[in-house]
Amino acid sequence: MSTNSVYLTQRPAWKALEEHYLTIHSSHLRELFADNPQRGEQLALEAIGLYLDYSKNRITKTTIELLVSLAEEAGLRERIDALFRGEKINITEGRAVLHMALRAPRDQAIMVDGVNVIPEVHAVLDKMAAFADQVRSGDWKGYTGKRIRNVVNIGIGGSDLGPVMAYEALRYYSDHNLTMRFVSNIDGTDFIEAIRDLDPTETLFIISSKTFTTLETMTNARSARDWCLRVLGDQQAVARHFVAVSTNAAEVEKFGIDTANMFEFWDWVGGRYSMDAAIGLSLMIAIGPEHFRAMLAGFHAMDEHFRTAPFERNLPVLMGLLTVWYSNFFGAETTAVLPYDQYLKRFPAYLQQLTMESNGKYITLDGSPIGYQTSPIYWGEPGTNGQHSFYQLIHQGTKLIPCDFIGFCQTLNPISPHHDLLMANLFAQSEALAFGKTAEEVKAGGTEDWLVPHRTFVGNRPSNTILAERLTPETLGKLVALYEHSVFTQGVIWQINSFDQWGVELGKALANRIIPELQSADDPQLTHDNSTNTLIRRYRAMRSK
Ligand code: G6Q
Repeated sequence: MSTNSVYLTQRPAWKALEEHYLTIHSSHLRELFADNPQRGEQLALEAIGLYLDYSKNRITKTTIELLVSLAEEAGLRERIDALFRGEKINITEGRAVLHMALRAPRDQAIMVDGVNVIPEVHAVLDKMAAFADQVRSGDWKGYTGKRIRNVVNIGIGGSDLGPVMAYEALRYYSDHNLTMRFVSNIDGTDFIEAIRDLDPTETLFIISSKTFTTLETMTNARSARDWCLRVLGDQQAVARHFVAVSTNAAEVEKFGIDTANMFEFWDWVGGRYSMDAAIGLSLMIAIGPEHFRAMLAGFHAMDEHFRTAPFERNLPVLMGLLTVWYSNFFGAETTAVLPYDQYLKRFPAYLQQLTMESNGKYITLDGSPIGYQTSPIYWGEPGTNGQHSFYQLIHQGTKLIPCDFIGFCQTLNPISPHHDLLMANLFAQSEALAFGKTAEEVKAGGTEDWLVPHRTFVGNRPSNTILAERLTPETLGKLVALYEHSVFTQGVIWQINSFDQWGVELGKALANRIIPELQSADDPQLTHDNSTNTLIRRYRAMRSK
């Protein structure tokens, strides 16, 4: 049996971690800090402009050593090498996983099936840049000769969440004369509200779909085409108001989009890893090619750090291993991501797909059922908003919720005193979570005895703090790649394929069966379970009332 096929819980490092957990579990962060006054400086890591303070975790140096041993036993080094070599590690779809090629410099060579893909990657980036410049300068005209003032990206899942998250994150850098909208949901409300105040003669639609067959995207795309043609009349207008991002040229052409205005990408780019591919076209139009390239450089810097840094000094590896530590030994079921920056308001939503679609799996790479926990649930909201809603549960609830705090030392919008107040809150929250407030401290403040338990904070609640100088396109790239590679690290430890998503297929197939049952004029023969049949009948009866 090779090291890799040893079942996770049989590994020596796993067993050592189980033993070690018993000692750590009873230690309080207050003691760990008291025992080592330098702990905050020592359990911190600075690399490529990101500072990770992981000292407020329930760990010692031994924990990190054992987790690193676990990574070694799991073959993480070989798996990283296989990933970067372009091996078809997405075995259930027979695909390489090479989003790193999307941000590699021009002079690098990355081979897929014997072909260096970097020239193609840069050819598409150059084509995107030329197009983005045309739209931004007003050279790209709509059918009636007016300049484009509105850009609507139509896509869903991986073809939506990345662009919308990054657009919001980098809004400061965007051309404020352009109105950007993102339509994803098949609920007609999404489309109608997005175009309500737009003029079709000044609107460009980007239909972003790897397959160009996705129900939601194609339905929205057709509604967009109808909306445009109602005003513009002529089919020829489609070519001026629609461009496509896809791997499926035949379907793009069928839709009426000139394939000269199709921006391609490749099957070795997974949907949720595609924001650096042409899927980022809307973002590039908003922020300009130069900022987009700076973001790619940030991603690449993290790729190189992940590929080369020793595990104990490797940001994504450490974060991934800490997630394993809490999920598998402490039984933590969720991770909260708490960016103290309003521009990162969609970052938690983006991470939900990245983490949960990648690692929400109950089958190992070799097809066996898994008897341990895999991906935690990721969730979060920007600080300080969350403090006034769900932080109560993080501080005094019955669940252990590891938190990732993210903050920037410089604000992009310096209106005194906002930024110091924002950051004071970030630092205060991780301090309160870790150290809490003892009953004695509460009593000393004059609280009546009966109220003391209510006002006591047990603390010992773990968190990471990630600090960067400023939210720039480059920093955003580093942050996203940090989580991408953390997810990969977790997947390797859990022995799963982080790059497929079979779990989304069944619901899609069943919906396709139900659609004609809702649309048929006559009462359909329903052969679902009794609940589903009853719901369908009720819907059919009530919708026309
Ligand atoms: C991501 C998934 C999924 C995908 C969407 C959109 O990893 O594969 O979220 O991105 O289903 O697919 P299309 O781009 O093909 O429309």
